[in-house]
Amino acid sequence: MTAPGLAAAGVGEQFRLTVYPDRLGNLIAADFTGLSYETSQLSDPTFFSPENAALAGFHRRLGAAGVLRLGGNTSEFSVWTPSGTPIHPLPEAIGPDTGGHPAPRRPVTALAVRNLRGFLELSGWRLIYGLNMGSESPETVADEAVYVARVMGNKLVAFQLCNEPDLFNRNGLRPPDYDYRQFAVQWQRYFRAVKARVPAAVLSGPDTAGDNGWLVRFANDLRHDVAFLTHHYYAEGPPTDPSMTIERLLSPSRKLEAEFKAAAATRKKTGLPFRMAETNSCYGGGKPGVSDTFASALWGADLMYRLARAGATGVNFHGGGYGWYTPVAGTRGSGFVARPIYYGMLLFAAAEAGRLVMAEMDGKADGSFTAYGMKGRDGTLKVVLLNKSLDSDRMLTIRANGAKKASVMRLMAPRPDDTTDVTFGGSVVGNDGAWAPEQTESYAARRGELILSMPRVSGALVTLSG
Ligand code: BDP
Repeated sequence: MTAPGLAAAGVGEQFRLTVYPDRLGNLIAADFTGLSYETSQLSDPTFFSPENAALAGFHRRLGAAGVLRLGGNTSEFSVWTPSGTPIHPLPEAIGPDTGGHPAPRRPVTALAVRNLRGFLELSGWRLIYGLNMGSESPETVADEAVYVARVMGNKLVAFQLCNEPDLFNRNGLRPPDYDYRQFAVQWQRYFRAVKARVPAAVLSGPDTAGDNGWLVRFANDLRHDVAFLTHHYYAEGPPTDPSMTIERLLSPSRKLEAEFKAAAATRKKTGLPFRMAETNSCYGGGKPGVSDTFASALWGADLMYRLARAGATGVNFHGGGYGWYTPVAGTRGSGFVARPIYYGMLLFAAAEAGRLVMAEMDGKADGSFTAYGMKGRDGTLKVVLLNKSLDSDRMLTIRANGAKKASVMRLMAPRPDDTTDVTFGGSVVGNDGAWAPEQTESYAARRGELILSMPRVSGALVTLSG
């Protein structure tokens, strides 16, 4: 069968992929997938609430287990106001903060925390909750932690005490000379305040923006105080820079390699797990024409598997509101829609990977054609293929331990910069997160080899059978 987008079999650069089902790689945790929202979204207590079943459906579709992380710049401007009443009128759904300035101070009420618990019951996910070390006292932060821990119970994965403290000296939260040393002392003060009131509290950190040096030092100094390490990664930015393009997003990133190196070094030294607690394509709220396009779906799926391969225990894609890079866009009033990047996460969810296995690509792909081998949670052998080239269609010969058949679901859109017409398995995601594949291609092996076409800028989930 010829895949969509290719005129005839045999067109395109040739590649070979060998899958080794017995060469086991990292486990992929059941709650690997995550989303991240601004804490100030809690200022509307109806947003993360049992009334918002549609949004919970979008979350659940990405995994029966998952991690919702509340943080972002606005976590440092959210004010614990337990008995406060919601602000009027309620804010529209809150998008990613664009940074570089103090955010409006917004209340977090006890009602919002209770509703959040109800929302998590619906989605089935658990929570990383960001506290406000930036502009609240240790005592207030501890008060909030007491209430959140009591309401969340086992829904709480961990607290984080702050968001991107390595940028505190730039957004008015600390003086310009604020450095790691001062931060570490303050972090411990907040840590002790929380632990004094919630002895069983689990902490994560440092949730740094970009300074790997802080991550490594934090891991060395405070490893006994956290259950896992967190860091952030934005592939591009700022959005005003004309060199921040789709092409660049889909190219190999040296910055990401540096992140992996730092994470591997800290893990080796401390044995602590590492989670990429906030990520997306372009900081500063994202870039139209890049962050909201189909290219971001391929980028996102690729990042998830690369993080898994690098040993991360999970990843949280930041978003909310109508932010350019948000995976789910919308409001309760107007309804929700899956943005292109959501489809990359959907591919990851549909693969239901339990463990990576070795898959070796030969050819001159230069990182523009990636392949990830995995065993599904039910033991099925699968491969995820991502042809990130903007101009090269590819033909791939797969050899996988005598696999005789393959079924293939495609991740596609008419153009790399398409913002609305993405499909996976021939289907779109409904306005409550429902999705079921309508198109699956079947292939039979010849002499132990499966031949598959991969059009430029497309992805595929290949399920192999004997
Ligand atoms: C991160 C912040 C988040 C922002 C994001 C961005 O934690 O609040 O929304 O950058 O700039 O640094 O898009």
